[in-house]
Amino acid sequence: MAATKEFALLCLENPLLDIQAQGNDALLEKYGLKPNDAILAEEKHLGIYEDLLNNFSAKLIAGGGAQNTARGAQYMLPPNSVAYLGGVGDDKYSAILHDAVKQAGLRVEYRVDPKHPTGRCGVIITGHNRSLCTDLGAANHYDLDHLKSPEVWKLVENASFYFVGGYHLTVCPPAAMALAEEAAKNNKVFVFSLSAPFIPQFFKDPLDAMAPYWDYVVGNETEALSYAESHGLETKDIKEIAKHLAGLPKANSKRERVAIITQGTLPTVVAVGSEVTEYEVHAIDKSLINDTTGAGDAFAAGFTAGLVAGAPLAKCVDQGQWLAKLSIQELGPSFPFPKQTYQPSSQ
Ligand code: 26A
Repeated sequence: MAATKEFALLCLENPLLDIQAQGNDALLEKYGLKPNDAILAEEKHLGIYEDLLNNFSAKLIAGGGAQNTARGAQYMLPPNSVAYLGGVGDDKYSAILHDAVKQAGLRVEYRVDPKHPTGRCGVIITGHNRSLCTDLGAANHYDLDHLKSPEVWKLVENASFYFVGGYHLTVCPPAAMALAEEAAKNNKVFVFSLSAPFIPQFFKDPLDAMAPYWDYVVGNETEALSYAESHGLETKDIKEIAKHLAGLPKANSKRERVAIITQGTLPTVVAVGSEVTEYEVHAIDKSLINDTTGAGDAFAAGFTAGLVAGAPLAKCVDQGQWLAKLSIQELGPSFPFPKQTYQPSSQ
């Protein structure tokens, strides 16, 4: 692996503690949740966290989409490669997050807000589906002042790769935008994830403002379809949508945009300009799947770790698929210890 400089990758989004349990249809119905979705909690959802803890033996697991990606990228890269930014409270939950990221060797610079609790994500597992219901808490108070504070901005200037989770568009688009502009200005690499179908649907304006800055845009098939629908593309063809994303106007013309759409066990679709390639996923025996929470985050992690290490595109995709396959065999968005070493697919 090519030598990488320290903290070459900087990630930004919402640190959350996942409160995860095996649920059932009655629980989903009680809170009006779909089996496979990600939403922001409304008033009527707020009882779910206690419900999960008291009645469903929920486990507390470090989460937050891009924080999972940051941990996963650090899993594959040399020590001190990845730093992560986001907002937490000053409470038991943030202490659990601190422990988890420390174990993963991830450097975090949290904006600590003592007035708000650390964000929580209720994760209800039913079969191979997972329903995510997030109460952002302190994560919602991340701000540009934190990003621009001298110590944090030093990390920004030092990094050569930025990863922003689309979920952050619900929180602080100016911070995401500051990283995007910094990348374009200095020809650094800007990776963006679509995160969830509700982002293209309800956060279309900040999403469209960021689009010119995407060097790599990553999403899954439901996010791609949501993008197509909210942007009036008259197609449900994932390859066409990927091509459209790759072909959107671009701020930094020195890099050609790449759009990557995962589709569960179906091939990963990658568009570069008008050229589309499909990559078969790594085969996995269904009985080995524990839960798929964070599979997309893990894919983005392996992929981005490949970029940071200077790997060719096909290898970045393969690394993403490899890490996603490891993660779905664990409980929640986690990675196995002792650490496994990347094995290229045998196809
Ligand atoms: C703003 N929202 C809704 C969110 C999230 C989120 N991470 C950041 N912002 N909603 C769910 N997640 C995280 O997604 C991971 C699975 O991909 C969960 O914390 C979970 O770990």
